[in-house]
Amino acid sequence: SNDTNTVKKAQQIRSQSKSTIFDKILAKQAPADIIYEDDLCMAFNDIHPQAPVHFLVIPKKKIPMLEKASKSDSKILGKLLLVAKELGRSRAPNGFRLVINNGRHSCQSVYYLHIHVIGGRQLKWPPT
Ligand code: IU
Repeated sequence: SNDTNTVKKAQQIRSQSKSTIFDKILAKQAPADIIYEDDLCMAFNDIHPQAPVHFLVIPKKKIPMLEKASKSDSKILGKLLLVAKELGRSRAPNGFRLVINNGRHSCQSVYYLHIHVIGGRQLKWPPT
């Protein structure tokens, strides 16, 4: 119905404008160990590393989660992968893993799209 659409739209706008810790890190209003930054993205070390190498790559354009990305985000999504692999290759030359958590079942905790890059030790598979 029209009402349902209006409510959905309002929720969408609210969730997209909700400030997360990563908005604050981008704005340099929260501390982070930033390891890379350019016009489109930023990378910083995870505060609770799960391996010797564990950093996050985020777009400067806010996307709350992967499922909210659209065709117009293709360029930034490609860019995130390229930055993740460049930093991953130099910091974890024996291999690394990329993870994107999307939604509750994946344990996404920060609703600002980010790629985890994890390495520096032998990882297990499956990740469970
Ligand atoms: P998740 O995919 O949303 O679960 O990952 C969020 C990550 O952000 C998680 O690994 C946290 O340790 C990490 N993090 C951070 O690096 N800096 C912070 O200030 C906060 C969380 I809060």
